[in-house]
Amino acid sequence: MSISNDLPVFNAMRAELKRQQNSLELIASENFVSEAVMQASGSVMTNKYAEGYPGRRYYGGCEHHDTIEALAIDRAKELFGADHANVQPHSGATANFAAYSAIIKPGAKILAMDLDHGGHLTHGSKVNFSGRLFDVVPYGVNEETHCIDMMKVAALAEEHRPDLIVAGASAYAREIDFAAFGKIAAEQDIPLMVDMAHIAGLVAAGVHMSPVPYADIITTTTHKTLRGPRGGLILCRKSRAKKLNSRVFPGCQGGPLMQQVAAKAVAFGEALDPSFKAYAAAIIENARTLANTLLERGVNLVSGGTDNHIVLLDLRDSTVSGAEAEAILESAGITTNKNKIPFDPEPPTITSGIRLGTPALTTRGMGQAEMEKIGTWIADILASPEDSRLQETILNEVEKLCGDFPLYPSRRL
Ligand code: DSN
Repeated sequence: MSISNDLPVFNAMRAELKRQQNSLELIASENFVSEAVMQASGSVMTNKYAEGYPGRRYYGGCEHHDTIEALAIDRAKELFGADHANVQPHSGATANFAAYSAIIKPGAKILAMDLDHGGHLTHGSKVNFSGRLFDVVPYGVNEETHCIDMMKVAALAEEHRPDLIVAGASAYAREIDFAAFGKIAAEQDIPLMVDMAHIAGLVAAGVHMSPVPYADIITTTTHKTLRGPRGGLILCRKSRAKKLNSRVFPGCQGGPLMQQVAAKAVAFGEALDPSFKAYAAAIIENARTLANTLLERGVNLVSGGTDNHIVLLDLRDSTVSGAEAEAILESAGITTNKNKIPFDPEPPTITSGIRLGTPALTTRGMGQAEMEKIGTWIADILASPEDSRLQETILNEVEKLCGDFPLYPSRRL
């Protein structure tokens, strides 16, 4: 039976393909994978249990799974210059759970970036396992510069003597100084964990400082700037490899999703191709152009610009909240997400921020001219949020622009 026999699912999937094709995807954590990655992800690899690791499985018939997982591991190690890679985490959150449990125990103290300043739920938020299991000391950004206050990080580490320092962010537009984190961690003899989920593709391409020389353990998702399938990945030093593997399986997962492991292998292969460096550099150039266009139109940006793929709009002086801005941009075919900004007076359901990111549109082939156009549309919409005719006009322009940069032109689903 084909999926077209299951009409409710088929229709929703077709509608989603059209939505992706006809709108501007500016969510900073999203991207469009290649046909090859999708083929691996929707393959026979989904039919098999492969608990264990290559050569050491708890099920028979795993020889081809061994080949593929070993390829994914070798490619991840080569891509990041790491000693060891575990490619099995189902997600970034699971990767973080396994990484924490390889280094610390419940009740341990962690020093991590505050969610409200751009950190991640799994870095100690009270509503997440990390905030429930660990005693969390948050650090944040400087009120003037909106950059991570490294002096404060050092002082907090000295004062609180955490069992682990966590670096990494979900809504931070500036380069993270992993060398500075590494220095603090080394001087105070505290292990360092880096969650590079947002910037993994930039790190792989060498356009963002790599955490590999400085961190004991590094986690990431594979689907953001790295442009792979949805999933997680952990890198670590050789000395931590055995324990880490046991914390992933059987520690917090059973059978790995081998179709995703296969898709990760394909994506890592793509990221090893020299063309990926040009892609990652273009992501940053596009973000800079988008940021400059918005700044020229008087839109405030957190930290005043960007060094990476993220542009974070500060709407505190605007007539619309983050939630309202997300909705009106969506009605013009521009997909974004509301986001808390540092020192935000609004709750997470409202927010005073909009987070934009350029990885997906860069994959579509859009460049600086398109970023100027899109920045102008966003500024126009935010300047006249009640003007629904303007939103309609821009929606038509967005559809035309998307038509010039076809996405999956031969796909039906
Ligand atoms: N939810 C992701 C993001 O959008 O940044 C982080 O995991």
